[in-house]
Amino acid sequence: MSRSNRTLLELYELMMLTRTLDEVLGKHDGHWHGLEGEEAMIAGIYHGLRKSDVVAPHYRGAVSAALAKGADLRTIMAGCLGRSTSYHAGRHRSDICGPPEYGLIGLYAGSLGPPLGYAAGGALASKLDRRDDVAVGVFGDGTSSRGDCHEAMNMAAVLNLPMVFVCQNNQIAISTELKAGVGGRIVDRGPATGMPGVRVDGNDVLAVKDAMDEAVARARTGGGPTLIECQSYRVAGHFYSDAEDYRDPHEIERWREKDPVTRFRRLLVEQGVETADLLARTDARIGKDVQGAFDAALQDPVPDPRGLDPGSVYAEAAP
Ligand SMILES: Cc1ncc(C[n+]2csc(CCOP(=O)(O)OP(=O)(O)O)c2C)c(N)n1
Repeated sequence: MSRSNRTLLELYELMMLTRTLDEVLGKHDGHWHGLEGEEAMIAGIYHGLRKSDVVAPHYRGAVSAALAKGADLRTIMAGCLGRSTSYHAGRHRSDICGPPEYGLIGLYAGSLGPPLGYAAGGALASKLDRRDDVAVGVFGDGTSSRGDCHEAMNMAAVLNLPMVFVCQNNQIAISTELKAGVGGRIVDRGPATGMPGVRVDGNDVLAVKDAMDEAVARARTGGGPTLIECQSYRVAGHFYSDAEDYRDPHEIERWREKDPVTRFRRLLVEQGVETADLLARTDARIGKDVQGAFDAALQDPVPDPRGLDPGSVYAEAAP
């Protein structure tokens, strides 16, 4: 599919924003779950969705889902740092719980899988209301083995819901390799429930974007759900300070050479969409914006615990 230069540059910016945010937060907090190597999947999945579409993102990339739908960087950053100036006033973590007013379904209990069922509920609501909004449910390869994932896919197929399921397959779940945790091919679970299954190179942002656009258009026009499996690799550790003694460092290096951001940057320059100098300026601007949002949010107050739970014994004392 041929794309306008504007779309290509938006995709690049979303990839760079995703990477930069990750690096800034990972440097601050060793327990931040990084996403190096997965930027193409994340940008390709979330770019271009409507604010009114319902999205249950995979936790790795959930921040970018919120930003792609128009949420404010500074406010999201405050949530990632647990500040009271966040969309949730500090009640939930913005890294995994995006603002509902932007159609985001959060990983409120931290349990992987249930949000896929909630997203199917969002798709059902859209269908019953005769809207043409879609729901997008994103999950990792490890999460694909959860019952919630199978149930949501089956229900979406049976009810012909306007929904897109996307597997962000990075081939590992903490330290469990794909072959040790997943039976068969994830993509085949689409046809197994009666929906199309599409497999794409998750390091190619345009392949992901094309598959998403087709599936979203199909869902919006009553064609029902689709499963997309994006194949990539988790170059990042499970979290930044992960000792990673469970995998071969050479494998990580081999995949680092296929870095999706470098690959897309090269393509944009080769095709004359943008010069390397201008892309470097874009990178610098994004770096400044993200660092600025981080520095500012760090100064914000943390929430007063007495005001967080309206049902708590502290409620009366809360301001
Ligand atoms: C139901 C449930 N089981 C276990 C966990 C603990 N956990 C957190 S991240 C993670 C790995 C999930 O793997 P995958 O879905 O492949 O996503 P990835 O981390 O590779 O992006 C696990 C098991 C959880 N949060 N929820």
